[in-house]
Amino acid sequence: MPAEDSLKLLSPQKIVVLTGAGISAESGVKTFRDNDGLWEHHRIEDVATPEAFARDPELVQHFYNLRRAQLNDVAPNSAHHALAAFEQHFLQKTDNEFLLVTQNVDNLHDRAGSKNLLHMHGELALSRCINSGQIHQQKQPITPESRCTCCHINHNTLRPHIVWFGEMPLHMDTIYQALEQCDLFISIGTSGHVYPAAGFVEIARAAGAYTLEINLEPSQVNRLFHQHIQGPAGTEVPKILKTWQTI
Ligand code: BV8
Repeated sequence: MPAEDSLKLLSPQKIVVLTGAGISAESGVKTFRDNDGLWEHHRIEDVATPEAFARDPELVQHFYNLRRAQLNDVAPNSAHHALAAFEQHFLQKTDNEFLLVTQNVDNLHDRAGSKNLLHMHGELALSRCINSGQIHQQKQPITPESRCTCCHINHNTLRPHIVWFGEMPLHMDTIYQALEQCDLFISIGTSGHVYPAAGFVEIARAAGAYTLEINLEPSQVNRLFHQHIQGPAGTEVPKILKTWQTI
């Protein structure tokens, strides 16, 4: 039975969507683990841990400054837009609930208009004051001379508002609560390497949700999904979301 047909039998009311770097690939944003990916030139330990930042803040700031600057050259693709449009349509029914959780630190879901959106790994467009913990909009590169607008006391006070390996992801209580109550969980464009995100499918499945993976290739946790659609997010996401767009 084709994917759309079996999904037509569902009438979801509480949907959680998880996205990873794959949904931004067609916008020109490098993924992490594909062959020309971001980690190709860097070891995680050297650019995406608190220890790396303490050891070589310039290298880490440079890694994120480059990626922040790239935001100006990329735009949401059809998958981002389809999710934002679907959310708006789906929430017209008052008892429906929709949460989009992204591992991505780019701002493409935000720019496509997604509203119920949580960045569990932080955002390139934000920085955080190491002294006060306050979060700031950050469009310019962070340099040792960058000053926060909260303390003004010295330099080297700003870090990227990014969750590094070994740090607690953001909004976890809200995410776990939504996973434990959802009836449909859709994972899009993630390799299933990184936890706790890669474990979300198990929580949703245990809660009785139908679980669907949309990815270019089977992820590390593919066997935990009821259904897998293999293909580019830009094509497959708009197609599958039409399944439940009755009007
Ligand atoms: C934490 C910010 C304590 C940085 C990132 C078990 C339980 C808990 C923790 C762990 C555990 N085991 C190991 C850990 C520790 C660690 C971890 O997971 N390590 C891995 C390497 C094994 N986890 C942590 O440290 C996390 N913190 O655990 O705190 C805790 C414990 C319990 C409960 C709560 C907290 C913090 C992890 C966050 C790290 N920060 N990002 C930055 O961006 O620079 S993670 C980083 O990887 C990115 O955010 C990225 O999104 C994420 C996952 O990668 P993907 O998005 O999946 O990208 P990837 O390239 O791998 O895959 C892309 C996929 O897309 C591919 O499959 C490809 O085929 C597909 N694709 C490509 N093109 C397309 C496509 N699909 C569709 N269409 C296309 N066109």
